[in-house]
Amino acid sequence: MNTQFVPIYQMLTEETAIKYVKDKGYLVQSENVLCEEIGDGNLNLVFRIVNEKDQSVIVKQALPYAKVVGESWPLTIKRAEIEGKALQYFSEHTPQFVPKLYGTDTLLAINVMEDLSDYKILRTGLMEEGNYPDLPEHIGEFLAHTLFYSSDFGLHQGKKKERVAEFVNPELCKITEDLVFTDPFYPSESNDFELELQKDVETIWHDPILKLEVAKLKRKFLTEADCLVHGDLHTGSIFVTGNSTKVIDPEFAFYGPIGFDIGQFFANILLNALSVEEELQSKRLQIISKTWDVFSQTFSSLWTYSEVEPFVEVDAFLEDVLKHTWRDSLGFAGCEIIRRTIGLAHVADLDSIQDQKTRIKVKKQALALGRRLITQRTIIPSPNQLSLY
Ligand code: SR1
Ligand code: MG
Repeated sequence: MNTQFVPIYQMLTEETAIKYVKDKGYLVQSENVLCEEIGDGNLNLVFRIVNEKDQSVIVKQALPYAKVVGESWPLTIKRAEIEGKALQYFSEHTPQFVPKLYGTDTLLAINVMEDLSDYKILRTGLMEEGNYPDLPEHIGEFLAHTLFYSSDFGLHQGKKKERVAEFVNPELCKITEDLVFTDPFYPSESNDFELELQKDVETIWHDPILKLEVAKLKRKFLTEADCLVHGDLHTGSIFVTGNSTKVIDPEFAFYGPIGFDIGQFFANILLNALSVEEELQSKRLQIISKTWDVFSQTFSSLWTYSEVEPFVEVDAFLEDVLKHTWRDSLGFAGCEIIRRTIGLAHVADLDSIQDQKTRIKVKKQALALGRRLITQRTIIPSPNQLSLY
């Protein structure tokens, strides 16, 4: 009988990750290799494998459930394929801002990538009061190029529709729909907050003005297929050194609203700003204004050369697109700030504040800021008018 080897999904261990890398030839010299599981995110296994020549790779495997909750929360492993494709797309436009992708294995839900061990997670860097002068330039450029060239302004209609289909990502979008746009605004079991915030949280749950605006933003997230967005661009999805920036982890990528990534990035910078000393706060706000300036200037120059949309020549069209992008990004930022404060997935910037009174005070400020960004997004015309309190 002809027995054929049928590979099936298996969760990697440090031993099998080494075998995988050796079998596939990702590390040339691999007699003596060391492997460590270094994943500290909510969803995946991440192995770092290094050989005797100090060459190394990262093997990232999607688990069939959300690691943060456990096997009771099943989750598609197709997200690894989405992540691989998104990294591939980003590297076509901004190779300098993403890790090199060496290979994707859809069956085992693995991406093998460049090791960025000499980089630091941006969230950690900011919490250590680090200063990253090139960050706004890098993120602004990354956003302008990846968003523009995946949109109807930079990509032919048929190709764009194909790409929309390629990046349909319902399970990961559902996480965002629930955790960012719904649960924090209702008494949901997934919420997680200190008792001292109960009154503030109930005020949110019973605020019809706020909830109407959140409903409009959620609708945008559900329906506006503007561009290929990263989908989870918080400061834990960005690696930095003094002069280099790499965007990682685009497993939530899908065709969504143009302001979504911008808003998530702003929100996580603002959450950090709330947690640091006053002298640093203005520097954090400058990250936002410079990123917006670079994004809008770069997007505008790409617009000028658009070959696919005749209406780009119409006066004030670009201005209108940028105005709505700015407003939406503030609204999305507000939702992200609120969910990172009272929802399921928190941020270390706030949770690591040791003094309980200070932590509660800062979290209340975060809720107020989130509310203001959502409800006043149309009357904050530019980054200069953006304030923390
Ligand atoms: C169950 S996943 C929780 C969060 O982690 C991811 O990074 C996303 O931000 C998601 O909302
Ligand atoms: Mg992630």
